[in-house]
Amino acid sequence: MEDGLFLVLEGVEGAGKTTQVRLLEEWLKGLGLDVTAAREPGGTALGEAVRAVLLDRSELEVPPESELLLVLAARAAFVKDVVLPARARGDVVVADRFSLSTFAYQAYGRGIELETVRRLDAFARAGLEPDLTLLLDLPPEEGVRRQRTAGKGCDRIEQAGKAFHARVATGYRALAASGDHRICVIDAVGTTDAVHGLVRAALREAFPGTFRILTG
Ligand code: T5A
Repeated sequence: MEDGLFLVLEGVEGAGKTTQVRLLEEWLKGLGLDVTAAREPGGTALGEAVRAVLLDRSELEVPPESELLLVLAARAAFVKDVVLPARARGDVVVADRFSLSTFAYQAYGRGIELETVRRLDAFARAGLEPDLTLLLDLPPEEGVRRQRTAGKGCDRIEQAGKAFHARVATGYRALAASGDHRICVIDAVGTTDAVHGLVRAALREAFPGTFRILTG
């Protein structure tokens, strides 16, 4: 692939993003494509440092505005140092979260005006847009149940409470319903294999030229 592709997996806590990024990466590599997979915040040394502050330090009081700017500081490095070089090499970049998380968590969840978040985000990502965002749609309480079953501890944002996470879920649905054709909603309630099948089908439909040739 000459121009690369930038794909993003999104959704509430425990929706299955990390699992689906892994399955997608395996599938794409099996098709002979070069893949760069990374998470946000993260993917760079700066991003992982920001992640440690934002998530692991549950005792920290972080004002919403600071949280937003920290997430976007990590995004600027992620775009510059990971996504743009990988796309220039022709890789498929698969990101575990990107701008939609910031709209859902910092605007809908924390209450910062959406237009302000959009404007600052556009600056941080230097105008780069994902080619497709796959939104894994799962009720937030089911995501929490999956995380509990997995024995995963609660980070600072996960501790923000039921009402916060309900606003985040509402935000994701509102953003998906806003008519942006680059967001594709995937029903994430089924088994991991079933959800992966839906992800593949969405990619075949969105990029018929690429995936019809590769998968027959
Ligand atoms: N954040 C991030 C912001 O506030 N603003 C931003 O701009 C950005 C980029 C990141 C945090 O940062 C915040 C949002 C987040 O709070 P994270 O760890 O990347 O944190 O995100 P989480 O959603 O917390 O990640 P998780 O790993 O907990 O959830 P995933 O990745 O959605 O789910 P996954 O794949 O790890 O699966 C969870 C469990 O469910 C099982 C898995 O095996 C695992 O045990 N599972 C399934 N079980 C049944 N059926 C399925 N279909 C399943 N799929 C997975």
